[in-house]
Amino acid sequence: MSRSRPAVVGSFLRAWSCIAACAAAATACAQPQPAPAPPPVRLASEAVVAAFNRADTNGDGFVTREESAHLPAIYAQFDELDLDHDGLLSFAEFSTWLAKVK
Ligand SMILES: [Ca+2]
Ligand SMILES: [Ca+2]
Repeated sequence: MSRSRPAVVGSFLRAWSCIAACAAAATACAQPQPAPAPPPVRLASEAVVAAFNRADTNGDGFVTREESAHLPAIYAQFDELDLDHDGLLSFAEFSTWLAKVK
């Protein structure tokens, strides 16, 4: 029986190393995946609304070219920002622009 003991020990060690390897593999699988890249930082919607309301000085819901005169960045690009070319910047057009420049 002197030979059976090492065989049992060897078998135990093989089993243990298998368990350890399985545990390591399970741990590796349990590792959290790298977080996906965060979405681009965007202005909070309240900030966009506040900026739009500041630009829309008469509060009619649109920014005219004249209203944008005190906002050089908007005034200079008014025709580009006015996507539907109606001469008015809607909130959607304004927020689209802000999302691009942010
Ligand atoms: Ca207005
Ligand atoms: Ca427009």
